[in-house]
Amino acid sequence: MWYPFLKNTAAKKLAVLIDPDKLQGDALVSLVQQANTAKVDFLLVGGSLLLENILEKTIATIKAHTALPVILFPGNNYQLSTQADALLMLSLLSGRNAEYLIGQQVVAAPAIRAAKLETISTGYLLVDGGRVSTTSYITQTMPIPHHKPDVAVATAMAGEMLGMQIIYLEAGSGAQWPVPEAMIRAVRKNISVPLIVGGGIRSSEAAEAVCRAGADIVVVGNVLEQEPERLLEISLAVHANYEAVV
Ligand code: 1GP
Repeated sequence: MWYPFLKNTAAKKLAVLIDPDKLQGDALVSLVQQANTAKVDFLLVGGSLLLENILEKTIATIKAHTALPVILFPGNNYQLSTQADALLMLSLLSGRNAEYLIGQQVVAAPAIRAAKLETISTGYLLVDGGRVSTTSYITQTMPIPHHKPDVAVATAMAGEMLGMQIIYLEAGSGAQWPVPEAMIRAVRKNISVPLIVGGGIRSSEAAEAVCRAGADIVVVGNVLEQEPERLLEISLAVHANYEAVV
């Protein structure tokens, strides 16, 4: 059961997102080894769009080099693997496209059950990160405007009331700017489930800022594809024991 591990918010957690299209071979192995050294808490695997059918191979490679939990972060109902430890059962609450609110989930549910994958019900909120994200394009949904924390709060509240176990504030991979601190702070104040924040976090300063604003779990991906050596400083920033300014 991985959910209790995520639910324990006494200490901040860092997740590294691995997009199988972008990280393969030696670069993948090297990042996984750095994740071990940097004491990352878990790995997320997935992407809005996978051009190559290498999810299984990617997870097998990861598993061969780490004991860290591997949690699927699927962009669609094809991204399933029995090798994973759990799956974020995402529902794109910020959008009004029924396909990504419930459609893909219905199609995937029997396969998820057959795979005996633990599901972690996740209210997924896409926030404007300064450029059109792949998620926004693929799902044909509009992100929550950057300067509208109240919309994010109401959406996150609705997700919690619907029984979602986690809320994920997402600026989109490679976002120009991360989810604003004011929005994170406002959402944190109004929900009691764990809060994941990701998208556009490229430095230890940015990671610290989202933690101080109230994120329980920080996700980094893109920056590590170009500068994997940043992982250690980002991990130190997330795991530093400081008071959140709420
Ligand atoms: C994207 O939140 C993740 O789904 C991570 O974003 O790749 O920009 O770090 P980055």
